[in-house]
Amino acid sequence: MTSRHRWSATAKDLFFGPEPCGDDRLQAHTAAVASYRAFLVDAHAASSRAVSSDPTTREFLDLLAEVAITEAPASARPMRVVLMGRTMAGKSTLLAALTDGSKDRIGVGAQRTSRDVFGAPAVDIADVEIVDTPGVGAQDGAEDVALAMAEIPGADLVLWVASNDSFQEETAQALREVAFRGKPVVIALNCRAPLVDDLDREDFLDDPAAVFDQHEGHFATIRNHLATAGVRPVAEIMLHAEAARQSRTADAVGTELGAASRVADLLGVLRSEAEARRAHRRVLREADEVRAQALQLTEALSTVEASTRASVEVARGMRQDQERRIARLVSSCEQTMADNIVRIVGKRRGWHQSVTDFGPQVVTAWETEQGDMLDEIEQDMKSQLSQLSHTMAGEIADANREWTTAERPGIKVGGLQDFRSVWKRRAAGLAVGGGGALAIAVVGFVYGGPVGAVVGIIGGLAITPLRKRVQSLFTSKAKILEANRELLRTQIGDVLDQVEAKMLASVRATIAQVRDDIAQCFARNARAEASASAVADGLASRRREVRAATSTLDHETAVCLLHLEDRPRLAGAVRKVTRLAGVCTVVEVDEEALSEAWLFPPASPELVAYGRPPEPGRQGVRAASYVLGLTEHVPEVRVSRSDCTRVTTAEKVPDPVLAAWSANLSDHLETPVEISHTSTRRSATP
Ligand SMILES: Nc1nc2c(ncn2[C@@H]2O[C@H](COP(=O)(O)OP(=O)(O)OP(=O)(O)O)[C@@H](O)[C@H]2O)c(=O)[nH]1
Ligand SMILES: [Mg+2]
Repeated sequence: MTSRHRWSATAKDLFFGPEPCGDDRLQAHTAAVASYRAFLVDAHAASSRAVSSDPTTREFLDLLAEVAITEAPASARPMRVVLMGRTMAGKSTLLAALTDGSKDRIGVGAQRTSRDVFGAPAVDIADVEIVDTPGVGAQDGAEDVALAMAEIPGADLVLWVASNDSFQEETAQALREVAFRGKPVVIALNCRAPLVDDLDREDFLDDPAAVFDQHEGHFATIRNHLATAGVRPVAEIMLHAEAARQSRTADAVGTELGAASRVADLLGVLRSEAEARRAHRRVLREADEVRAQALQLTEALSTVEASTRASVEVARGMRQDQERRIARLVSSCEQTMADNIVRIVGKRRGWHQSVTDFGPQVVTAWETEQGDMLDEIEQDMKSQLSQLSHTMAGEIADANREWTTAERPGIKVGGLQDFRSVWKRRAAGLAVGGGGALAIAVVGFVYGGPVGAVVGIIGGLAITPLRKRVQSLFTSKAKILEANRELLRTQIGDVLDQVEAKMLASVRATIAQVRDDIAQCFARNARAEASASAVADGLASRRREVRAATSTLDHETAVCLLHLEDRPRLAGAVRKVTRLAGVCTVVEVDEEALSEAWLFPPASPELVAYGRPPEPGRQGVRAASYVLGLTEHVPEVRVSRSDCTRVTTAEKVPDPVLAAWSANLSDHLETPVEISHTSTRRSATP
């Protein structure tokens, strides 16, 4: 927003009245950073305790152990200016010029030279460190690019060195990447002219301006690349790096070369950046350093949470599947046992027909028959139950295999947390790799679980008391049976009816007990699932707490930066702040402050967009006011439902930037917000 209006403090005061008295918020900010750090240390320890307390989640403890919430480095380090640019552009020459260093790092010939990072203090500006990096843009220079890019997070300013020869596409990619990291960029166009001998020097000093003529086009190209990431260079400077370096010789030509090299322009920019922004940079650096650790913690928390939930989901699905399968087996076993009892008893219904001698031996004969029958029933029940335990083991193993080898659904991308995880390609891999503990618990369950319960019941089948009862009943009727086969039939029929009823009741009781024991085993597993879910819920709420604490710190950072800009009124109107470090900060303010921020945007080292408070029940509708602050074009709201907000912009912004803005705004407004290009969204909008 900074460049949209050229405002004067007087105009602002005329519109909105004079500023109230401001505070020095630097100390408050340092205190906020310290208490945020202390909060993170506690949150980390509490999360580790919760994760280690549950057998399911314990295996994920390593993920949390990787996170370290450490003490802050000394904040009073010098301002760090990182030289970047294509190979042979003159970075090392400029380093030597600015730091009065040796020419050892400077290349000779057409080869890329610097392959490492090297920093030295600037000699003409206090408290500024100049850092030389390997050139980007060499054909096989991926490693060099990575080394150079790794310096960006610690940079306070990127000094992009370009030379006045052709522009390479590989360099453009690196330039866009630099821009996307959100650091302020100063462009130094090194206008090279030979300066090997006195003749060269004379030529150059004759008409130095000639060297700098006709190179404006280079700035335009670089500017366009930066603009794709919404970044504008802090300054564009032309210089002659080699002349600046040679000016370090303490003679008259040296002084002349120094003046002609225009290095003073660069020093002026660096000096004013150091003066104007040193405090801002320090505030951001302090906040960013601890925020990066918080981000690690949040990522670890969400990975453990996602992995735990995935495990619980598998375990629950598997358990319910097993419960269904086993219930079917038990019912069918019960039916078979009952059928077999009726069949075995039924075989004895005609026994009286075979009796020819109704003497006292009939009692012994029936006793034998009855004993055989009860043995047969007992045998059958035992064999049915052991077959049940066998098939149950098979079903449980099958379900186990099917559920643990099934493909897991991917993790949906929503807010910033997911956005970051996906960016790092970490969470998804771990979520799939996890999920072992509950599955292992279920495998163990086969041996100690429902099958074991059935095996226990087989041993305790209560046949013997029944055997005695039938015998005594029959003996008391012995004399009467002697008299009449018909009476024998009815009496035996009666006995058999009783045996059948008793045995069927016994089957029902046995199966009821089997069901009960199985239910207890499943309940044990359900409790394990619930306990793991509770740990996941705890991690989720801790993540929300970290988020709230981050929001509090971001609030303090935004307020502190506004005070540094002498904007206490706007600082007082700041409500909610959500920051995606290095990309953008979105700030909720009241309506009046929004007008003020819009008409008189405060300077900021980072892209800041101000917006309205959310409308109750329709959070997303306020997205447009923020998008307006992020872009130069007026955005268009295409969809504004409570669950989905889509805003389009004609601004030429690369997709990753739009994705980052969308993610940050989604987090800020706590509803999915999608910012897309006008052209692509217009046709796809429902
Ligand atoms: N004539 C002239 N030559 C220059 C100038 N700046 C750099 N050179 C020469 O260009 C070559 C490369 O310069 P360096 O400073 O090593 O370039 P660099 O950007 O550090 O290159 P890498 O380390 O490979 O990334 C050297 O031979 C320098 O002497 C300049 O302003 N004028
Ligand atoms: Mg170099």
